[in-house]
Amino acid sequence: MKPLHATILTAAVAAVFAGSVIRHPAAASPTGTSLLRELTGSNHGSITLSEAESAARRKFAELDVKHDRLLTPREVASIMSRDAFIRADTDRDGLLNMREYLADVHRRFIAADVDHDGTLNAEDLASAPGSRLIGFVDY
Ligand SMILES: [Ca+2]
Ligand SMILES: [Ca+2]
Repeated sequence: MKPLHATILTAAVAAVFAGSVIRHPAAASPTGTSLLRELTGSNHGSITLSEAESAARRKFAELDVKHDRLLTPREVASIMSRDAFIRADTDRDGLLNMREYLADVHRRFIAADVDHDGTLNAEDLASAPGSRLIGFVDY
């Protein structure tokens, strides 16, 4: 059975995203715009996978409050659902190591790169798959 808090989180994320689609059908979400500005110095550039991975490493360190180089479900509760955690935990030890975290980020990056040019621009980051990457690299 799915834990109640995960169901509530998923519903909340869906509600937030639905709201952003209604208000900003074509523009980058505020978070995607701030991410681009942070990583490229402008709102009009794009980020590469290696830039996303560097930002993901920083996010991992920020999330790892116990500094044991492993993320617990609790440590990542702000960015991922329990189901997403289970999918990312490929060795099924109940924790995310850096390799698993970066593999998940890589998968999210590829999914968000709708035009397959190897980079994510504001439009890619504003897409539904893009919104599923931002929390993993923003900081
Ligand atoms: Ca693991
Ligand atoms: Ca792209």
